[in-house]
Amino acid sequence: MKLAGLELVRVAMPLVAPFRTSFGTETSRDVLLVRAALTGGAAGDGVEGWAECAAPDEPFYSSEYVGGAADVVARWFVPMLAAAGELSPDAVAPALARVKGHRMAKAAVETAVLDAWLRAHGVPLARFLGAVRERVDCGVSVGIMDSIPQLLDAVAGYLDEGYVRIKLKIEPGWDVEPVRAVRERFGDDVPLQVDANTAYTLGDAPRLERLDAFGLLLVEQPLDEEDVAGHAELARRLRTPVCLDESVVSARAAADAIRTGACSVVNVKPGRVGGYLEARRIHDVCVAMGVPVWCGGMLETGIGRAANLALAALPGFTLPGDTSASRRYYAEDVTPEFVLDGGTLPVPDGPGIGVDPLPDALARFATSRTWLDPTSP
Ligand code: NPQ
Ligand code: MG
Repeated sequence: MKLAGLELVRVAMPLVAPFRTSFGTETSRDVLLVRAALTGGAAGDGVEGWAECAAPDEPFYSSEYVGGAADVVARWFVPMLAAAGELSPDAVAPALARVKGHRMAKAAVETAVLDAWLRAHGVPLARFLGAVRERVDCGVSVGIMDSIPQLLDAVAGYLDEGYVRIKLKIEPGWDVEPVRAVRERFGDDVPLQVDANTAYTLGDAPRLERLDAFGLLLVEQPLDEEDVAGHAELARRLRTPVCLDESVVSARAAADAIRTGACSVVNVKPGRVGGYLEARRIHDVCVAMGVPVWCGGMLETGIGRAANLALAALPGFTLPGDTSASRRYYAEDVTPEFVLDGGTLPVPDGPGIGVDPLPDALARFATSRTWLDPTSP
């Protein structure tokens, strides 16, 4: 099969409530969706696939942002894929390898091609990846709040909805107190973890050591993304397991971080690592090295959420992910809504990612649609 073209669809998605992390507050999400059209396969012409780019509006989580992702896809990836000729899902990453970084943009293009290819072959993404579950346990990520009572109300609501694990966003000044308050109100049995999004330094180790009293599942990315050695030092000082998110940009980075003791748990986000094929390699590395792995989240719409649920159904994903229901973030989704049931979401079982954007919702949320034709640069 060959690339007939890519469409970039930008959708403006208001969040149900502001989401505050150590790097900023989001009130809406400008999401890039990618539609890949392939021709020349056994299934005939007109096979298409969808993917969601994880890149946020602003380059504050990592260097990538939605405008940069759209630009690198249009300016570089489309001509490179056209030049590559015959396309299969595993040919996409090698075709784009000359471009450094831009993993979220690469992941979106690879996933759109993968979805089209799987649809042409009638294979669900979950089966292709090696999933072993039909439903996955879901956790929820709870933003930094203005007050402890406000946080406790939010956590109470999520526990009522059935989420099986709570993750609190932390930063210096919002760490020990909120964790203590959640433990006091909801007890020691609630699976609880924290995520600092790189907000601390090794000098904060005494403060982070105080979290050891609360029986947390893990502390996620306390230090700078490039400070893998610092995480190894910190991990030696903490009883709470250290989990890496931002630092793990590839299977090699995951293996190095585990081998050097920088983490004992891994958060996998397909966008951050360049796609679902690399995400599966990270899963395999973690299983081989005996390290638990879980699926992170980037405030996905139903398109990204569907594919993440397929990944989270692999056997090594032994901790609940940030694979929350549509309603955690959006009053209305661009796909049929994902609804939490018994703390779980269903793994889509249709071909490819198993969901399509609803044309009507797409029409209302879209702010731009750009067709990229590989034959006319
Ligand atoms: C994390 N996600 O695990 C990320 C961080 C994050 C669910 O906690 C816009 C787009 C805003 C992506 C804020 C969760 C974001 C974002 C935070 C991702 O570190
Ligand atoms: Mg994180």
